[in-house]
Amino acid sequence: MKSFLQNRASACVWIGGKRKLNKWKWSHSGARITYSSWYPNEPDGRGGIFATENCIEATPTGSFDWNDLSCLAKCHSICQTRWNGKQQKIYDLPDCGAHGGKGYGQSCYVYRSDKLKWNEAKESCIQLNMHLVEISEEDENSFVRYYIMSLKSHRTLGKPWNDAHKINH
Ligand SMILES: [Ca+2]
Repeated sequence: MKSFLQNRASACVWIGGKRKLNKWKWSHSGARITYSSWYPNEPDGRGGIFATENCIEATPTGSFDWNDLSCLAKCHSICQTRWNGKQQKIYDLPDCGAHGGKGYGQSCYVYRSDKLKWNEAKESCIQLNMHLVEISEEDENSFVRYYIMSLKSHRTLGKPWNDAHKINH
């Protein structure tokens, strides 16, 4: 279990969800989080060396389950913006926009390999005229997971990637 958590910490990816006044909200739209994909027993609001956990990270194991983590932890991130491509398939990964982004639905997503605090990651997306990703349904969650798993830069972090073959193309 310890090694799992260590792996998880090394590969964490910030998404745009944050707890405010004990409610989970998307930071860009301000909307309450309706769809969610929490890891079992999460959000637990505590853990690690930090006292509180108010930001959501997702780690591409299993079903890209979410965990609340201290906003001061340093993670990779996914930025998102609107896109006109209307890609419907999760596994095609068409290029979209600049910054090496990949398209799905009506959004373009860009993986940021820098490990930043949640607020820094949020600002980093804004500098690209994007925002931290806001995941609204299971298919979108699956797309983001698949996109991250497709990146060699993320795979080399020492995480076990042996579940990759289970994805049906
Ligand atoms: Ca947690």
